[in-house]
Amino acid sequence: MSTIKALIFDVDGTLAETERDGHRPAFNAAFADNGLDWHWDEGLYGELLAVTGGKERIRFYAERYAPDMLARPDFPELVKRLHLAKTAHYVRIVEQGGLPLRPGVARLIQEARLAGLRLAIATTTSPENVDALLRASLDPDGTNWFEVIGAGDVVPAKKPAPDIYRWVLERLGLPASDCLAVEDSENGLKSALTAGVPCLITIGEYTRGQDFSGACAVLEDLGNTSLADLARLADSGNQVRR
Ligand code: XBP
Ligand code: MG
Repeated sequence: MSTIKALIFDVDGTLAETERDGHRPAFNAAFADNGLDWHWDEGLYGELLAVTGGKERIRFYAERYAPDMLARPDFPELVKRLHLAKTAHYVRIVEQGGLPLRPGVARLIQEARLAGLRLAIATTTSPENVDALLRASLDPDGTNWFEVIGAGDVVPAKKPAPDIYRWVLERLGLPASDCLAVEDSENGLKSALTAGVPCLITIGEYTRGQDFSGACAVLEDLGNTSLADLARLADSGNQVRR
């Protein structure tokens, strides 16, 4: 029988496909609000996703494509302003109900609750975004179903650094091997594995073709996966590392 005690979910790409039609248009709307002619199309956005975190992603874009802006003394202030506007746009998009959960996610979360498994979140996105998505797409009380929510700037180094998983583990008070992470990206996988947490991948629309070595399983989605399957996979992930 499995020893798994908690599931730790990533958010973007894992709970829902939030990037292309959620974060991306929110960034573009924030650029327009601030009089910038920047536009991140779907292809460019895929490249920019190499860097996690919205503020970090804006800076990465400026380094590559807008060095004049980067050199301005008020650039750090501009990044903050853009990101605040972006978050407001994202929350509005989510509240309009445009970003449904991926197959199997809501069912598995319900099964985990019934089975007494503890639930947590480890994400680079901002807490407001997590709250909006859980309330709009899972349940009006969905945020409270998660005992620990590690999000955004609570740790200075975002994924692929292991810090966010370590932060969550510390608050859960559990060893990494008692948990299973569910992620969609190579950055997320690295973050979980470096913290010692076995990790299952559900491939996302922007993450197909990434290197998922070390994952205890790589699935298209969670549509055909039971809680017992998850527990077995977590145990096999632990065996691989021992
Ligand atoms: C998610 C992200 C996030 C969002 C933007 O990565 O990279 O940065 O794109 O969120 P992961 P913010 O799924 O690996 O956690 O703008 O709120 O930072
Ligand atoms: Mg993700």
